[in-house]
Amino acid sequence: MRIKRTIIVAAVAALLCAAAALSKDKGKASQEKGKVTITNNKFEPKTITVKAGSEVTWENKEGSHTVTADDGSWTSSTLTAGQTYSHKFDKPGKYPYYCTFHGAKGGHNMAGVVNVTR
Ligand SMILES: [Cu+2]
Repeated sequence: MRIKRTIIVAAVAALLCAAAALSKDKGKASQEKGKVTITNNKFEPKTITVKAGSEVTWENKEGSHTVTADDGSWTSSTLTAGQTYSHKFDKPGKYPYYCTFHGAKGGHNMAGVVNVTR
């Protein structure tokens, strides 16, 4: 009886793993996660390309910075070392952004672009 139960538990666990792997692959096809690192005083990579529906996360390694859209439609608060900010991009397009402390609209100094494709 105990052995039978162990086999059932193992079988269920294997099924769950398979289901998780399948759904993971499915998610990959339609969206992805983008990652940008913030240092003094730049965004790396400066231009990141992701598919529509993807979330981009900025991770601040040092200093105080913001991630602010040129058109003002989204912005982080001031990020200190170790903090992150995420924004989801639903529509294809080019989304320029900058740091309000060290950059300016139009790609000046500390600035970057999120390129969202279909
Ligand atoms: Cu900055």
